[in-house]
Amino acid sequence: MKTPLLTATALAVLIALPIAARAAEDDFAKTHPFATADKDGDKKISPDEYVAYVAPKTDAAAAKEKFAALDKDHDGYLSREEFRAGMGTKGKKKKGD
Ligand SMILES: [Ca+2]
Ligand SMILES: [Ca+2]
Repeated sequence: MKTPLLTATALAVLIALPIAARAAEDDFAKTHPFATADKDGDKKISPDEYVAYVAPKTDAAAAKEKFAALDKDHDGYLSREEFRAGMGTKGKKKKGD
């Protein structure tokens, strides 16, 4: 028994793969946590943006504390690197203070 549908699907996958890969890259730029958090698109995360970004999980006071800890160069904003460092520590246990 022939399975033309399967063949067509396989062909479609082969054709779609490079397109999907490219779409995923675009998607990454758009849905990257940094881009998501950076509401005004100035390539840095302000305290307000950070608080808003973590709001569903973290209350404002805790978010501001975290922001201060992440802002290594103390310029009042999180750079992409600073922000990414924060992503890595998400969900870590709190220190006992
Ligand atoms: Ca911003
Ligand atoms: Ca900074």
